[in-house]
Amino acid sequence: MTPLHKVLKNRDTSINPIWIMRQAGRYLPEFREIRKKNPDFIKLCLNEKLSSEITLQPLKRFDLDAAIIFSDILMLPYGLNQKVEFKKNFGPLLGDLDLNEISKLDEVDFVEKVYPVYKAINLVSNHELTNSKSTIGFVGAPWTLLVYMINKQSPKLKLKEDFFSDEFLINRILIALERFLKLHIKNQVENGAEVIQIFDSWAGLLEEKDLPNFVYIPTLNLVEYTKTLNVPVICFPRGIKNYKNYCEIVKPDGVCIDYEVDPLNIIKDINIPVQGGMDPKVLLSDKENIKNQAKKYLDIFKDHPYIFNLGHGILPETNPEMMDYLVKFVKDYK
Ligand code: 1CP
Repeated sequence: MTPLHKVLKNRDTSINPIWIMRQAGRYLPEFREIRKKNPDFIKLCLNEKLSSEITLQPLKRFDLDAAIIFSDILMLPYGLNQKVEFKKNFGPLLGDLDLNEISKLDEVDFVEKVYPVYKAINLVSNHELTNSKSTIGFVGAPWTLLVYMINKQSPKLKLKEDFFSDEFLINRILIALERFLKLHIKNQVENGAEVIQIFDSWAGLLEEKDLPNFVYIPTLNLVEYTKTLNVPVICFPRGIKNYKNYCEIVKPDGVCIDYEVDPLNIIKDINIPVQGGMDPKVLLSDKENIKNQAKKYLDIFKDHPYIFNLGHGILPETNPEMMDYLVKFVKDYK
């Protein structure tokens, strides 16, 4: 059994596995090297040789317990024939949505478009560097994908005034998302993903009253589906205020917490395995502070099944040496 499975399935409290969100990314010079030669981000995600190589880069440097496949949550709208591009210093930019296109789309068309993602998972999970480690597949939660598909760019701080105006459009997209997200999860699992993480990066934009319709119910459907595949699922509802309600309703195998929640409240309220929490900015400081902050989380979750991670992705300006220090500290913590 891999360390992540021990925590997620057996609720083992004697180990603290570690992986880091965006561990394969811009803070690594070897990633920037490949990225420079591949300006089209989507094409890079669809090059299974390069995307599997990028996925394995952090595992060559650090003693991490999992590989997360180098891809993006926006591969889903791309697979649904919505245009997706990443503009330098701007972020994702999506094209117009064509509901007719989406309604006509069948599963074969979708799989054909994103097939290299599954091939990359296959390459990574069969690689010797992931022996006794988990290969993590992921998807965006329906709500977060809906945000990008309608907003067509990062919402940053808030949604457009008229975001909810077309109820018919929203419902049709949510129905399509459920269907194709299940397919995307299934294909990742069949190709070697041993854990699935569901990223709901914009859950915090919703008011409490809208959570059931847009977050709880659509995510619960995916969690239940993933469980039928016998693969543990971790949810990351970034920015929500009430993690307790979320866990009781959505019932993931593990919950990833963001850096704005107080871990002392989490340990009181939540009995499922927990992941993450430490502010990524801590890695921009010094070793003493990194040690103290990491120790804070490890101490709080000492008798709780816990996977070490950050409370959001590692920042591009992080020095890889600090990442190395963090991983070693967590591994040596007793
Ligand atoms: O070089 C570059 O400019 C690319 C930067 C980059 C990277 C490294 C993007 C663009 N995506 C990724 C990879 C990625 N995205 C991974 C790979 C695996 C790993 O973690 O190592 C994962 C899991 C994601 C997931 C993702 N993409 C999320 C959820 C997590 C989160 O960060 O909240 C989101 C919201 C996206 C959209 C996206 N893709 C890329 C960017 C810059 C963004 C965020 C845009 C925004 O601010 O709205």
